[in-house]
Amino acid sequence: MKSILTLMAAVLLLLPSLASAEGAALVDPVKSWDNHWNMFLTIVTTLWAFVTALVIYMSLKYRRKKGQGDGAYIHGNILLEVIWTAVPLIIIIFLGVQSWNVYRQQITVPKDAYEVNVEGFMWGWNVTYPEGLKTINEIRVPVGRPVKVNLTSKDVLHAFYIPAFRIQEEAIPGRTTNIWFNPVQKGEYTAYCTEFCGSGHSLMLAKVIVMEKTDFETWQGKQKEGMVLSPLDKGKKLIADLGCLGCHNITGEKTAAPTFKGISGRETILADGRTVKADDSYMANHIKDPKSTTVKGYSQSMPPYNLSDEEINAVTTYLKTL
Ligand code: HEC
Ligand SMILES: [Cu+2]
Repeated sequence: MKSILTLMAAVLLLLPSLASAEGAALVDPVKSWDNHWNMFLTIVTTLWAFVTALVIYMSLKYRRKKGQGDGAYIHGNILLEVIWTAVPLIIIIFLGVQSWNVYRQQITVPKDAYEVNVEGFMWGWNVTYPEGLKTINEIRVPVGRPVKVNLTSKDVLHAFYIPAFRIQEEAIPGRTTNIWFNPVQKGEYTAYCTEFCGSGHSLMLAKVIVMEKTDFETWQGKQKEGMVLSPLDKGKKLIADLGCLGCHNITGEKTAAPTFKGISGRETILADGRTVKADDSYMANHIKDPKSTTVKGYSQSMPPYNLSDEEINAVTTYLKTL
């Protein structure tokens, strides 16, 4: 009996692995995951329905009726026991092998994948392309070519999740993890952070833009030419992209962070009682090292931003217009 079971298990283990051997055409992982999910759902729903139906049927048919004594004592039934051990065993081995196949597909990055580096930070995503280009909260990729995402984090744990491509992976400071997806259709998708990482967590959205190859190349060309934004526009974009507006506002309302409205040249009273004029160097300093000075009446909740001088200049140029 044991040897028969072992043999059956071996065959079951081998069959699917052979079917999906290396060199097979690239499958769409979205389809594999969906099929896998549907298969699980079908099997467990069928089992559930079968067991539930039996429970109901048996409890009606064999319920104790008036005037009946104890039931007969039945001991064991080898055939039944073998069946109810072997059938679930086969099902579980089958599901295990299928799971392994999908998992293996997801951890094996196709060789010709386009590679982008994505770094999570509080609160957004820095994207670096192999050609040296950079974007924030925007991942552009050509359609029809697998994409490998090398993930890391600048500060705390984040998690990178694109529901449309059924992928999710941890972004860990000091370590690089990776994940891949296959964008088979043009369009705009959304990437989320799915690991609570502080007050701006819900702002951590990135657009995944899948473009026609030629459009993608045109876009890259334009970016390279330096399609240079004026410092003012660049500053405006940085303030939006970096999530400053998750805490600050430009309308003058009173919130948990000082408003940006009229900030430049304002007399700021600090927690230590000093009064400073919010000039360029004060603002620059506060962005790079927010803990160095604290505005009176506010908590030290602002994270530091490691920006280049040029970026700082763009930000202060924009702040001065508010
Ligand atoms: C998590 C919320 C948060 C985010 C995000 C944030 N800040 Fe702040 N910021 C604060 C708080 C709170 C203060 C006041 C306390 C302090 O001085 O640290 C402040 C103070 C400031 C000040 C000094 C204001 C004054 O009136 O003197 C400047 C300038 C500033 N932030 C710029 C920025 C810029 C630029 C960004 C985006 C790159 C940003 N902040 C992102 C919370 C935030
Ligand atoms: Cu996050």
